[in-house]
Amino acid sequence: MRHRSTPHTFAAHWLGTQRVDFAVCGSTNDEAARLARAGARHGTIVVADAQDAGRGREGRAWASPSGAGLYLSAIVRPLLPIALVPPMTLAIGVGLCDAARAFGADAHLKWPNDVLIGGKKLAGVLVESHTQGAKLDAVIVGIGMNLTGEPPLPTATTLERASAREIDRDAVIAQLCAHVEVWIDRYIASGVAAIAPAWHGRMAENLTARVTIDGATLVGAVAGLDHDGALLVRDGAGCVHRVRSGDVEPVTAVC
Ligand code: BT5
Repeated sequence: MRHRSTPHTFAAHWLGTQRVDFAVCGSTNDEAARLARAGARHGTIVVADAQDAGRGREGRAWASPSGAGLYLSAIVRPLLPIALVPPMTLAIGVGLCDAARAFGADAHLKWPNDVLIGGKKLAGVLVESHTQGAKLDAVIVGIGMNLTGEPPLPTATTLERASAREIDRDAVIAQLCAHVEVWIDRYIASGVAAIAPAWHGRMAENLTARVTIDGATLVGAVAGLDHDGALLVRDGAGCVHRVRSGDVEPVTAVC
């Protein structure tokens, strides 16, 4: 484990002001949770060169080859009810998309938490809540982004490919902290209504979603995001459905 202080040129105000580095760990989310329990400050980030148990949502794996990607988890301590944590993913996605765009990548968002370039996955977000009793203690914001080398999966791409320039991981971290911080602050201050238009404006086009509502499944076109962060899906008859987290199976790009 290596600790380091942040350079003065850093544009973020609180995100990344404390940083803990690992050459390799299981999951940076687990290391960040451990540090949060030990009292680490709001804005502390944990970065690993490689993860050997990197994970996505619902037990899925996150490919984390050594030196090829960004594997980062942030400790955020917002004054929010626990129920308002999941939509924070949308705010983080907007910041992540803008950070990728700062490197010239034509990045877009796929609900709820993917950054795509040309239909391929550049980055994903894994938000986990930690509580003390009934109270929210910390939110661990895990971000994985492919940076260089061969994409780890045929469905993945890298920032280097998308931006056609050499990528320095610390420069990505600086951009990412600056952009993500802005959108987390906006979300905490004003809620999802302050994020939804920005998210909608960055949404990837031509996506379909398989949705289960009250036991019935429909496949429809992604029509946008409602003011409260729910996904809007239009079925074959033109009827628009509001979809909450957990109701949507993989939202896939139409080729
Ligand atoms: C995510 O999950 O997209 C959230 C990924 C979060 C990873 C970060 S890395 C730092 C921190 N520490 C962790 O342990 N996790 C976080 P989900 O939406 O469930 O997507 C997972 C799916 O993305 C997999 O089932 C694969 O299909 C695909 N996938 C796996 N690795 C990938 C990669 N490196 N690039 C693109 N796609 C990937």
